[in-house]
Amino acid sequence: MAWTEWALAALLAGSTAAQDTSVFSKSSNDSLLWGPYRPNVYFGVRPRLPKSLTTGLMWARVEDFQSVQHNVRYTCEQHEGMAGYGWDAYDPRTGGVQTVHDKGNGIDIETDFVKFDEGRGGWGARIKGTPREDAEPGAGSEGGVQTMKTAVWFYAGMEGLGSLEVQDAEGGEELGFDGDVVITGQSQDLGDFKLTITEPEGSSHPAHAHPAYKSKPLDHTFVHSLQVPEDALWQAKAILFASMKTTVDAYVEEHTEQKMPPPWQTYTIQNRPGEGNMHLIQKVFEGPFEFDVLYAPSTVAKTATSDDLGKAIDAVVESFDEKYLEALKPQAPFNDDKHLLFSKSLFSNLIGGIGYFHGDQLIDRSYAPEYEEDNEGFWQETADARARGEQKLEGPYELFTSIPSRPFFPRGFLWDEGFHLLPIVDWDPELCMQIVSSWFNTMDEDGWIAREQILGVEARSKVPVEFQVQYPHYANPPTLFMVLDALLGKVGAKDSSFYTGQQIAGDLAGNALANPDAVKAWLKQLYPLLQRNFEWYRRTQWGDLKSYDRPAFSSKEAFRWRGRSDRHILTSGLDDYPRAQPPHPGELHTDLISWMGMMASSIHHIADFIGETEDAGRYAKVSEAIKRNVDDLHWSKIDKTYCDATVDDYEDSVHVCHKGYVSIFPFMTGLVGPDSAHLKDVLDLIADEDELWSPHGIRSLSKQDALYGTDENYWRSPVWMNMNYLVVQQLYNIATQAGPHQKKASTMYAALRRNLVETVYQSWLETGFAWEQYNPETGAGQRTQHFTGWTSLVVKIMAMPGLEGGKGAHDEL
Ligand code: 6A9
Repeated sequence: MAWTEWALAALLAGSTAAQDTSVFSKSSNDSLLWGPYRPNVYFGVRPRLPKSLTTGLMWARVEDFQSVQHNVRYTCEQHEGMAGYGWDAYDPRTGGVQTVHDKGNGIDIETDFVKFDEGRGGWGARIKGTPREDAEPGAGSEGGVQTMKTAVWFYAGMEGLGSLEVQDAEGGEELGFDGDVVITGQSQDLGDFKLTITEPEGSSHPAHAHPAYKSKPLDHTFVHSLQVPEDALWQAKAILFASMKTTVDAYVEEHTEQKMPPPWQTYTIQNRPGEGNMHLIQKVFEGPFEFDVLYAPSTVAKTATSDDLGKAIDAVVESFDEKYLEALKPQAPFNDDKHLLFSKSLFSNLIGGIGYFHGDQLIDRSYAPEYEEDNEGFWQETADARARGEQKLEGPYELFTSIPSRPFFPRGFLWDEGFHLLPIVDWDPELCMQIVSSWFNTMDEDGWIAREQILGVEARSKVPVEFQVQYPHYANPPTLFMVLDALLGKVGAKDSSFYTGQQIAGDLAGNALANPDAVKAWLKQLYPLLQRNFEWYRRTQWGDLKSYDRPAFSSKEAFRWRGRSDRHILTSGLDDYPRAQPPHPGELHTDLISWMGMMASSIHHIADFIGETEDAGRYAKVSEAIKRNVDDLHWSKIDKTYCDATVDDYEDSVHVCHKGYVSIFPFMTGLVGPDSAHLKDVLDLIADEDELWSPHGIRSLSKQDALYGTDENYWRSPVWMNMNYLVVQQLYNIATQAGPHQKKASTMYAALRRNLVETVYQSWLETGFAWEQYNPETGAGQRTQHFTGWTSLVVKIMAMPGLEGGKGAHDEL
């Protein structure tokens, strides 16, 4: 990638608003234009443009009449009998390879995707089917898996204005046609283009000996062109079934049950090629198969062929492998092939999960007085106000982001994203900057960013209605500032507390090195948005130091999450982590003040870096005040840990201590340095096997807490990788600076790092998936399957330096 070119473009862009993508060079935008940006489906390519061309893939084994309707794969689902799926190698600039191990259908589907000429030459996808050795023989595969019948559907749809048309290349016939299918199209953003679905030689098709064939043998490719409402295009599976039903009904009418043609013939869409905003293409195969989809804009001199595609796939994988060793190579004791493979898979799924989302979202801007949350009992009043339901659709918004999980949460989550970007920034800092920009562009005039981005009908279809509404007074941890801090570390502007690879491993090269001028130009544009966001948190999530009998503090830096219920603080991201009972408007939250400390320090350094000296001084003061108040307001001398605070029946300020992630938050966010008087107690708590330490990582709640493992047990014992990453990284910081606890931190670092990697690795080997959280007793992956979001941080943990110690090191403590 041409950084100099990029920097120049950024500088020339001058004072344009941050939302102006011209801050990124044309070549950079070109190389990111297309991608499998529909991570909620197994394979769906679209451009990073609103209302444009959208494509998708579906398939099913078609050997008996009963199971077909249950076996059509399209959207990623958790319980479809997959023996793992996802990207084995993926780079958003060039492409990669994905395999879907579809045990239920007895077939492995490979979907390779590459861009030609850095995106300017269009793209190609190769779809390959390989019957699995463990496939059950079906009615149509007496000859073994080599005769297994599979139907594959690929579709292309045009969402906005524009056209799509199927040429009758080989003379489309009523009973299907052979040869390539060519779709020509045009739209404002894409210009003229051609999409070819090839019919290469070498794949076999079922023989057709059945009398149901009319005058001519049935061909193997069918094209149904239709006009559907643009908001319904994503419902391709329902559209497919509707199209097949017409064929099936006709067969049923003409034949008795005994004389029906076989399922691989009955289950065909209608063959009606022509004009429409959607074209559904079906192919039926016997045994292994392969075909290509080639997209070519009319601007290319020479249209890429299947041959070019094959070569490009090899080249992409090769350069991915090379770059991986530069950017994210696992370090001792994980410097072996098996951990490299594991690391590549997790990282590819994180980065291959990046999506482009566009559409309106439900927001409640009623600003109901109850939402002020100033009365006791506020949580019941706000529940009532929410039930009155004054939400409206707003937008459209667009968002370029990675996601926590393709099958279950295929959309943007604010605080998850900051964690996702930590490995991504090591791979491609500018891609990371594009994503950060995209998030800040969803911010409203007040400085609020919606916590969960459920954009458009397709995204909303996955979310129960009561979870859809976003509230403009609700926050979520400002983790994007952690990423900005990491970027500053990359350009050497400061020692990032959020560990960035080459800070230590000075020999890293390539894209992982960010160009300081480019980063500076970009930050200058983003800066007003960052300030607005920071002030929004301070203004809306303030904690009350005045109304209750609390010592008079000189600074007002105290914070409380808005939007809590009696059981949850979803806005904190730690959902059911135990808090004060009952809820009280006088609460002060340890995790929030810690995040604010991280945010203040980050914006301080940014202001410094871009030459806003006055601001820098002001932010430094806020940052210091927060650090002081973390100790003054939240350290409990009795419990020797950091605690939330609330107000008791006598209006006295009291601590509410539940040892666990919340009580070590100041440490995790870099506010407890090597010289802190509290560091020893924090480390002791983390290292104690009867409290937070487990053989599989740091527990969310102490084993000694009365609520350990109770109720939903979501954040009340399980091991979460995002929090563990922060612990590992702060242990590393302490271990590499002079101080009284350096040795202990070093030992803990080595042991924790090993425990985490081995836990995620073992579970991945056994199940084929990364999981949302891990069981502290057994190490088993739990809750959401294929959680390739922050669990992928284990990639970064492996890439961190291996300090002395390791197995058994914890015993020395
Ligand atoms: C509920 C049900 C298909 C919960 O990873 C995303 C978030 C985290 O930000 C948060 O910290 N997860 C964690 O406690 C998952 C949240 C899913 C909410 C959607 C709707 C969907 O049904």
